Amino acid sequence: MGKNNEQNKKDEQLEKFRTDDRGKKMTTNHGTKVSEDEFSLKAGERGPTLMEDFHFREKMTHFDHERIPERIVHARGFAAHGEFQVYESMKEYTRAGFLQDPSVKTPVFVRFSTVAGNKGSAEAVRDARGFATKFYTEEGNYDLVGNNIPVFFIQDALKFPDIVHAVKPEPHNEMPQAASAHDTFWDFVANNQESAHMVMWTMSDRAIPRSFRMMEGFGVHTFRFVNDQGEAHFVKFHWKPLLGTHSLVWDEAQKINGKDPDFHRGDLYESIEAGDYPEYELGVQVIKEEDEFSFDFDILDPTKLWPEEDIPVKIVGKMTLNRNVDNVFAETEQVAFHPGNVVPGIDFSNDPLLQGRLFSYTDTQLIRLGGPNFHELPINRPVCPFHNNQRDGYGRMTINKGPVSYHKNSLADNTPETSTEEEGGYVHYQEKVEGRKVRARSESFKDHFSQATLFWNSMSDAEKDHIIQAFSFELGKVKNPSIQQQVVDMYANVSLELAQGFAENIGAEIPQTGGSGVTKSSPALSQENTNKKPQTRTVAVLIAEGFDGSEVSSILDGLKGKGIQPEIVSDKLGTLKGADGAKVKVGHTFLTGESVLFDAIYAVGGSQISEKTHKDAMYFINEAFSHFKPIGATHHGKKWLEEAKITNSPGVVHGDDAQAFVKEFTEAIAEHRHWSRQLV
Ligand code: HDD
Repeated sequence: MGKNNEQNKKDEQLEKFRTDDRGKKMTTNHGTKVSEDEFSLKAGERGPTLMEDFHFREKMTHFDHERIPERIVHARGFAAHGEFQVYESMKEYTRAGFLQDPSVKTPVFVRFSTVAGNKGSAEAVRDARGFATKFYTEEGNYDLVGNNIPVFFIQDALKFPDIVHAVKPEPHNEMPQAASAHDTFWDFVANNQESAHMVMWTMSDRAIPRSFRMMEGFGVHTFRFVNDQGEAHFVKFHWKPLLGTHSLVWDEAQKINGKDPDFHRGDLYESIEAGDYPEYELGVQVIKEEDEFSFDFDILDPTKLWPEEDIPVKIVGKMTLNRNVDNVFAETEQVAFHPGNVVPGIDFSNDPLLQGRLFSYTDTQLIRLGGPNFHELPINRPVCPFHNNQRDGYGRMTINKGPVSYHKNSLADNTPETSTEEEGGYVHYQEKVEGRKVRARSESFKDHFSQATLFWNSMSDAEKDHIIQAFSFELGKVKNPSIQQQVVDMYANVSLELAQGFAENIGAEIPQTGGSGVTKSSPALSQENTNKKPQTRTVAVLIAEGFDGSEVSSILDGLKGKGIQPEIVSDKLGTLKGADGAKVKVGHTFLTGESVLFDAIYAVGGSQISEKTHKDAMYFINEAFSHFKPIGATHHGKKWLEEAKITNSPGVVHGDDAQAFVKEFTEAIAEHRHWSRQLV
């Protein structure tokens, strides 16, 4: 339970399943007290182990079965509990109960993930991120199973195994792990050009988020809202993080993966433990049924977004994540999401990717969680009553009383009984459908490049440069020159500037004509235009014995007052003394606290600096500078700036007045990165 949170209904339910083994007697799973847990039962001290040692057999059997299959995609994930509240009733559009009353707090469970990597892979990899939310509503569980990218690689679910096979490690040598920078992925891209738009996103900064707390979420598909009068609207869902959408830089991300492969989960876990609860606003874009064909893209095509400038995102509520899980396996690993878990008022569209997903998610849980009763696992149970005639299967926990397990019946007065629409029964939206049975792609799904160009046009210069560098990196790792050239030629259709930019870097033939002719841009797509806030940013304070005590402590207090988190870094752990006797406790050494693990650097120094500390501090500062991070300096720290020749660079702050320094440095930190910096 996060600090100051009341127990919600889901938490009360989970409480019944929690157990604390501390202070208890050890027993077998059958309750027999255990007298010895060091030595197996043997025939004589040096003799063979006996089969009748039931404690040994049980302990070992359980251990042998501790692992379950990891998710085929999104294996590496981390989750938290929280709550969702709507700002105002959405009655006009939907009858969904949890979207009606602003005073109602709906418990949620959110699992963030990478897509391609296995369960033990590093987190700051280039990839889409899963953003799956389970709302435990009074009308049943509603799952919004989205990503941090609003479009998808493919248009038809039949191709999902193909894209996943292509991006996963290659089967003949199982390399590379958690990376798309290899031949089969790019071969897929070049030969399945519907991927053009999403690949623009995965090559952009969006694919290396700074934090799960600083990325957007998207439902991707077009869904339907249906109101009490049975009227439907098409809808797309958005999560907007209040801290803004921010990213790492590629060199930094790669280093983080070595220094701290748990970087993203650590960041989420620590923020929640510290009471800095991550917050996301829920937004919806709504299109009237009669406007289905009013756009220059098909709204059923999952490779297309709805530009926010044309169809504004209406902010309708807020989600706060306020509690870490008690047990990662029981909750995060066993949670089972399904885009088909809907409540009355939320319905599907004919997006062929969504339609296929509706099959896949239950199917995968059957192999992953071992049978049809995974809905009984504590994390998956709805908080409202659930009754039907489904029975038996592996791991059944519910004890259904009575002889009746069929519908209709007279022995139980025909119960459990169905509900009318008015009583809350789910009635599918009665869309009129007719057509021939065909395996085909609609003509309206065939424009693969326009929105890829829209995305490119919307980027700032720095973002464009990062995209060119990402293509250059990924294709630089591709061994087959034909694949490299195919990708260059494909992206010439998106933007000649882009294709020429990376073709040159990878030694491919440089295209001379191209472009999709799209000149429009969508400023909402650029992270330059996101919220910029200093709160929760970490600052490495590089400090040594003999620092100026009173001023440093007033600056650190000033930064903390802005919600910034200074952490002391020095040559060894312990306590450091200032010139005036002030003391600070060291949190990290230069060995454990790399610059890549912090948002900003505050260089202080001191009167006693060894050659080694000097060298380490200079490395720290130069590396942070090359990652465009804010750098502040006072006292001796200013000499380090001079030595690095960065004193007058953008985002570098120094001064003698503590208050003015705090103000300026806070602004520099809020900016996140200083792209206008010239690197030498
Ligand atoms: Fe999926 C997991 C998101 C297309 C089949 N998917 C999974 C998770 C997320 C998404 C966030 C992890 C859930 C968790 O944390 O447990 N998937 C998406 C999005 C898609 C998408 C946003 C496109 C818009 N997925 C997609 C297709 C298929 C699947 C087209 C198959 C037809 N996805 C699965 C799966 C997974 C899964 C194999 C693996 C583990 C699981 O379901 O529970 O069934």
